[in-house]
Order: sequence, then C-alpha cells, then structure tokens
Amino acid sequence: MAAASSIEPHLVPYPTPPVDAPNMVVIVLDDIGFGQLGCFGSLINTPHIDSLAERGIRLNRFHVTSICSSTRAALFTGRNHHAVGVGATQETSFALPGYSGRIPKTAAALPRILRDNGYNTMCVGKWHLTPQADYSASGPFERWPLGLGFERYYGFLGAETNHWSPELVRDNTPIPTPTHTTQDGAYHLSEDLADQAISMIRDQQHATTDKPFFLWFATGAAHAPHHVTREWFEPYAGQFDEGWEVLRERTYQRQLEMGVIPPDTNLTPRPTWVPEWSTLSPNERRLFARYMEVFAGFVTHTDAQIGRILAFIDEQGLADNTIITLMSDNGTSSEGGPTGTLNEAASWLGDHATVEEALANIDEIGGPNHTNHYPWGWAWAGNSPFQLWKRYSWLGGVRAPFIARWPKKIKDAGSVRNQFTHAIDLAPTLLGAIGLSMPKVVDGVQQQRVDGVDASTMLFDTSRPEHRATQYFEMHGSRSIYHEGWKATSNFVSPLFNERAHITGSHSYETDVWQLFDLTNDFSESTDLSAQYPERIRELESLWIEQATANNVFPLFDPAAGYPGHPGEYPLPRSATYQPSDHPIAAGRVPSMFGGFTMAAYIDCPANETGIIAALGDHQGGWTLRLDHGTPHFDVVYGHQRAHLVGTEKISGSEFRLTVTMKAGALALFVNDSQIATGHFGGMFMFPGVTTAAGGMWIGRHEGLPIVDQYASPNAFTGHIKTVTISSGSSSAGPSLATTMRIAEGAD
Ligand SMILES: [Ca+2]
Repeated sequence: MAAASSIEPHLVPYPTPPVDAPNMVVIVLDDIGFGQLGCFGSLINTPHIDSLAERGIRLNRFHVTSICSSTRAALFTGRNHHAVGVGATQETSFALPGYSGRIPKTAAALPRILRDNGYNTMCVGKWHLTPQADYSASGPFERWPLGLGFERYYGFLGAETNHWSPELVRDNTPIPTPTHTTQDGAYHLSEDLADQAISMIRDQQHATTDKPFFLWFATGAAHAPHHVTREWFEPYAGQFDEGWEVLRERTYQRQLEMGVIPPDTNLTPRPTWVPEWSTLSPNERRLFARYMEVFAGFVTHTDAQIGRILAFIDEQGLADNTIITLMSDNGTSSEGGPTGTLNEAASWLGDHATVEEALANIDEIGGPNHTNHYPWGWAWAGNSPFQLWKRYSWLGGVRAPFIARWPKKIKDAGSVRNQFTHAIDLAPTLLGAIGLSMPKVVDGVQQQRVDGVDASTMLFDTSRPEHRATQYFEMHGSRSIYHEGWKATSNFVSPLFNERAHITGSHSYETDVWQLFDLTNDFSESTDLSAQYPERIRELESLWIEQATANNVFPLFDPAAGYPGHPGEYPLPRSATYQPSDHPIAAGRVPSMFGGFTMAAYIDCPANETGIIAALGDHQGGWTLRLDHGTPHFDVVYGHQRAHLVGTEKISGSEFRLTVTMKAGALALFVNDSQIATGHFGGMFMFPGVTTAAGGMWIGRHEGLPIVDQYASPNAFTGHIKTVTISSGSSSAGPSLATTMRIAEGAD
C-alpha cells in the first residue's frame, strides 16, 4: 500500500477566466429611440447614462432588429435573429425555421460561453426569449435564463409586466407578486431590479473578489406600461406643451451640437400620419402632453436606477476593469396609436379609450389604475432625425443608442464612433475584448455560422476601419439592406396595429417599392436616390434575397397566409383540475376559455366565507370567481367589456359546487344545480395582458392587482377549496391568426 504522501492528487479542473478578465455589464433598455437619451440629444434628463457616455464612447451607427425578442436573440447569440429562429417575438412562434421562437443548441448564448470561461453569470430583468408555450412549471426550461447559461435570474419572462405589480420569477420559480395599489412609490419594478442586481454583484464579490462576473440588466422600462410616481414626472409639467414638432426639432439641434449626428444631417419631415400639433384641440394637447411628461419621468426614473448600479460598481472599486455597455433594443414605440391609450392590451383588440375618457383620468396616468402608452407623435419626435419606428426596417426602427465604457482600455472618453455595427456584433466583440472567440463546438454540438463580427478593437482604437459591409433587416415584412454605405428600404406596411389605415406605403410584397439611400452622405436615410441609380437598387434587392435566403427569413410575414403555429411540448388540456397553490398556473396552460367554458369549484364554506376561489389577470383585463361574506361573485373585465354576476343568497355549510358557465357570451352562475345569476360578456374571453406578462391563474388567493375594487389582494379564501375544474367549451376555438398576431405583436 502506497503512503498517502506518494499519492498524486487528482484535481477536477475549474474553468479559468482569461488573465485580468474584466467584469461585463450589459444594460438593455426597452423601446427607447435614438433621440431619447440626454447624451443622444434628448431633452429628457438622463444624467447617469450621460455620465456613462462621458466616461466611455457612443456609437451613432448601432443597429438592432426593430423588436424586443429578436434583438435580444441577436445580442445573446451573435447570429441574425431569423438564423436562430427568433424572426419575431416569442408570442408568435410558427413551425417555420426562422420563426420557431426556439434558439437552437447550434447557437450557444453569450452567458453560457462566459460561464464556460470562468465567469459568474447573472441576469436581472426582462427576458423575452422563452417560447410562450414553455412558461409553465413544466418548462421545458432550456430557454429560460438558467437554461441559456445564466447561474442566477430575477425578473420577468414575458414582453412586459406591470411595474407596480409585476409577475416575477427567480431562477426557475415564480415568486409572490409585490403589489402596490397607490402611486406613492412604495414599490416600483425598476427599483427592485436595481436592488437585485446590486445584491447579486455584492454576493458574488463577497465570495470571490477576483472572479469576473457578467451581468445582463434589462429593464422593463421604457416599454409600456409607462409607470412612474409623480415626483418623477411633475418636473416635466409644461415642458412638452409646444408639441412634438418642437420636441423633434430641439432634439435634432442638440444632436448636432453634441456631434452625435453629422453636421449635414437632414431632419426628415413630419409624415402625414403624425398630426400637426397646432391642429389638435386644447383637450387633446393637454392629454397628450401629460402622456409625454409621464414617459419622460419614467425614463429619468430608469436612469436613476442605472445610476445606483453604476455608483455601486464605482464604490466597490470595480469601475476601471468593468466593461459596461448600454443600448436600446429597438426604436421608439408607436403602439399607443395616434391618440395614446390608458389600457394598451385593450387597444391591441381595437378597444380604445376616447380622449374624453382618458382626460377624465388624466391625474391617474402613470399610476396603477392604467397601462398607458403615449400617442405616436412622441414616438416620431423621439426618433429624431429618422423615419418611422419600432417594427420597421427604416432607421427609426433599427438604429438605437449604444454606449460602451471601459476605463482601463477606452482612453478617448466622450468620443462618438461611427462604424456600422449591429446587435449580432455584441457577443463576438465582448469575447474578443477578453481574447476569446465564439466556440466551434459546445457540448459536442457543432455550432452554426456566426454572423456577428469581433469589433472589440473599435472600442479602443479610433482609427479602426468599418468591420461590416453588409447587413439585412426584416421585421413583419418590412425589409431593408445595408451594403457598403448604401441602404435600400422597402415601403411595405404590415397590417398590424391598423397602421395601414394611416401610414402610406405598400400593402403587398408584389407591389412594394424599394427606396435607395446613400448613408455615407445621408445619415438620416432622408433622400431617395432610386430614380438616379436603378441598377444599384436592383442589385441591393437581389442581395437582400440572397441574405434572407441564407438566414431563413422566408416565407415572409403574412397573417392571411395561415402559418402553422409551433406547438408546445404538450397540447393544452381540454379540461384540468386545480387545487390551492402558492404559485400561479401559467395562463398558457389553462384550458382554452375562448369558445366558452365550464368552471366548477367544490368548496366548504362553514360560515359567510370570503375570498378568491380562482382568478386570472387584473383590473385591466381578467376574471375572478370569489365569495364575499358568503355571497358568490363572478367578475370579468376587459377594456370597456365587463360583467358582474352576484348571487342572491349567501351560501353556508359544506360540500358546495359553485359553477360558472359561458356559451356564446351568455354567463351563468350556479350553486349546486340552482342558477343564481346570469350575465353577458360581449368581448372575447381572452386576456393578452396576462399572457404577455407571463402571468397566471391563482387558486385560493389572488396575487397582483385585483380584478375589481371590491377586494384587496391577496384576498385568501377563508373556507376550504377541494378542487376547481375548468373545462373548455371548445378547445379548438380561438381568435383568428390576424387577431392573435395583433395581440402578440402588441406585446413586443
Ligand atoms: Ca423593445
């Protein structure tokens, strides 16, 4: 027997980070346009983000995909969005290679690669890369944050959530909903996210001061709902009273003064679909200005939360060797429509509040009673100097602000870089900055072509040449291509959001027209040169087709075409039985109630019991079956549609069956076999605001904002619930594809 001292130790190796590896923080803002940060010319105050730019560099030709999920997929994988199956948002996954919503194993994501190279990886905030069918407690979890390479996660899985009462997940588990029903600032999601990010860094540094970390910090802001306390938006009172043309012009002048746009840049003119401010009524101007004041306050509040993270990094002495990048995922959002909205999800279904209704609620805008979004005139102003907005392949959709700071290496602080860069370049660039490249094989899986370029030397080398000659764009049929300084852009307008009724352009791929721009001399894509260069426009169209083919862009988006939806792992049950739980049941796993339903609750109610039996949604859209001191209630609300069924007698005793039925809009409430109330619900029985927030149905209590103001959450049931069974009246019934798309893309 060998002596212990002669045994060769067998060490299982840990991954080793590169020598002197910097920490990395990627901050992704939502729906903030090129001209909506102070350091990009905005009149909105963003002092902390501005200081990041002063100590770092800005890119004025940074591009994205024009929508949330797709940009995030490109940032994470270094590949074009269609090439990794995320040609549109996760709410619209089709059984098509470019649109499955399922990032393949052939495209390992940045956090996974960094983790394999000795980094701790942490994700906080908006995710939006899990297919909606995979949101439930059964997953599958492969495309949740932990599945794509993060070690810790705190945030929301969907497109958006309520900032006063968000649907949150920690790692792979939903957590109780922080709920705040007044506008006094006791809870706000952005503040919580900053707290969580700071806490994760602190924990990691306590354990291993020398180990590098990667933090992905994605705010819900400034995506709708635009939620913020008064103290943040009141300083903007009156600042937008001169209207959106003036805001756009002032932003443009500041952009010129700052040098974030070239001196000869044209400010593209106001399009016909943005009304002249002077033609609006005094009431409209008052309302629309308030929507913008709230948005501005929301952005400034977001900036302050980012400032807290930056201050923490400074205080820890980490700033010098931490790469911080900050960007937006797409241009400004027009999704409030021409007049703005108090309830964005209802607006997706065409249920708009009138200006008078909104005015009656003007002092509540920004608070928990609404999910407001500003009118699109402000989106136009915020994209100065470009045309159009989010969801289009015009620069107003695809060019976004970008800032990078790395004091140790970036020495020309405050500079503006102008190389043509795209979201797909982020992952190879961050890896390149630490001497790594995208791996060829991960877990034995051969990796697919990397579309992004390592542009890391651009960060600190001012003389670096252009790193990209060509880039295609496509979103919902809006197409463009950049090639060697030129950009060709189609005038296609998708049918989403009823924009065809307003925006001039083609409604058909057969008849659409491509325009040509010399971006080298025309920064803002303002002057169409297609008549002058007919050959060039044809070449660029051909190049677009070549690139689109290589990236799985076809077939092009067409809601009338009846694309096959991509199913989840398991089909929806026709009927399911539930018991009280500490966690919600993912809305996407509840039997379809769209074509009618039966809901039967078996309960014991010893004496005048109160509380929620089942509930889904909130006062902006949802339903609840509940008792109020023994009296049964069923409430359903959605925009202007609502029904309230109330029993005529209290129930008391054991073994009751409480049943709700709905068929063709007719609602009935039963106790055992006796019908006790009827009602009518004229709307579609679906609540997209819930599913896009990755929210769920609760049994026995209701987390989040209440459905009706007769109770306060969680309103836990004081009796005993044995089971609640929901059976679909018609499990195959559902909205048309066009309606589904409208709802889903509303949530982008
Ligand atoms: Ca977005």
